[in-house]
Amino acid sequence: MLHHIKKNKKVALITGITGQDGSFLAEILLSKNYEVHGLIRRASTFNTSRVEHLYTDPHDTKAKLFLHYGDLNDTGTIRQLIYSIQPNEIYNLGAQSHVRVSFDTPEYTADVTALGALRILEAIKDFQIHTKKKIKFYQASSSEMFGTTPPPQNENTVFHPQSPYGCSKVFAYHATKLYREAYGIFAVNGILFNHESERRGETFVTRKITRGIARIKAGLDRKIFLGNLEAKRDWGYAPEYMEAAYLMMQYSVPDDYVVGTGESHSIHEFLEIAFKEAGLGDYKKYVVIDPRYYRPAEVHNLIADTAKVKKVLGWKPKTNFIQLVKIMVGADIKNLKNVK
Ligand code: NAP
Ligand code: G4F
Repeated sequence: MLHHIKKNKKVALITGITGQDGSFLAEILLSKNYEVHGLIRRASTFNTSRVEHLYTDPHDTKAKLFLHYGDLNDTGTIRQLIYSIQPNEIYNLGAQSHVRVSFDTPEYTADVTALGALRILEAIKDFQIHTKKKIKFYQASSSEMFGTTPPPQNENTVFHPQSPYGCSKVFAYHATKLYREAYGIFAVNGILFNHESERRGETFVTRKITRGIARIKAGLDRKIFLGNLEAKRDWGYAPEYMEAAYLMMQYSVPDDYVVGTGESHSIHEFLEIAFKEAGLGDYKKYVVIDPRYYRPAEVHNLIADTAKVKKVLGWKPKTNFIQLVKIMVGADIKNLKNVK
């Protein structure tokens, strides 16, 4: 292994570092002088584009970001990484995170998204017993766990998940709480409502829309094919949500927090604002409903009650819904101009 454990700085391990949230969290931790380690999956194509700007050759003595091959379904690599890196903090952001896809691959989703968290918690438990050193654990819990329980949803709301993904996140949430209560591990659940950005995966609805708009504007596509436009989500700006995750890990006691904006908007509203921002007029001319994007069960409305995170951690969202849509539309139009 190429890295050296530097005792004078905090060390963090991020699973899911190549994802939207992982890349923002890595930026935050590096800016606070952490040594950051990320778990990445081997793929036949490069999958590190979101963290490329942060990466330097690991032989460089000034390197602060280190990437390690592994997988959340591989207990051996998880344990080996934890023992060799000895992180102060682990952020478990890795997951099969697509709700629609979790209906196609339910068992795989549960293995990665539910059991992946358990594998890390077990490794932390053993590590703490054997070394007497402490590791803090952050679990990327989700508003998808609330499912059809009516809004507003907070830390005391009953879970009623509507997908294999939601069920898997409920398991990981309870495992995190259990390891905190049974073994005294500093383990927290950030129950994050939908958060988006210019780095959002291209198949989630917001990015699918903003990317589609850019392609229509550039004359590359004429239509966007979507599913249920009636659903409402509490959408916020992703980098701010990773600040909240960081704050949870620095607080004096481990706890669970809901993070969102407290407002919900339908897919129709997102479309209206996004098409207007791009100067394309009425979205109905461009959007076609394709039932293949419907889900066997749907989550209709999510709205965060954020009283606790505001009061205890002093966190509140800065970017509102309209600003978020504008950021994403602007970024996708600019991306395409740069490519052409
Ligand atoms: P994302 O962009 O889909 O990133 C998921 C990350 O997990 C990627 O780095 C992915 O690697 C990695 N991953 C997938 N399968 C893995 C496996 N078997 N082993 C190791 N790593 C694996 O998701 P995100 O939006 O950043 O979300 C981060 C976390 O927060 C996820 O756990 C998600 O479920 C949860 N969450 C997200 C939201 C949201 O609105 N964004 C809300 C609540 C909770 P590849 O790059 O190789 O695919
Ligand atoms: O953008 P989505 O795929 O996000 P969803 O299902 O809310 O899940 C996201 O947020 C969760 C937090 O609540 C995260 F835990 C999860 O990892 C993920 O980041 O879909 C949003 C809504 C749904 O109601 C869906 O049915 O948009 C609707 N939708 C309509 N047409 C579509 C489409 N969703 C997608 N992905 N693609 C469509 O064509």
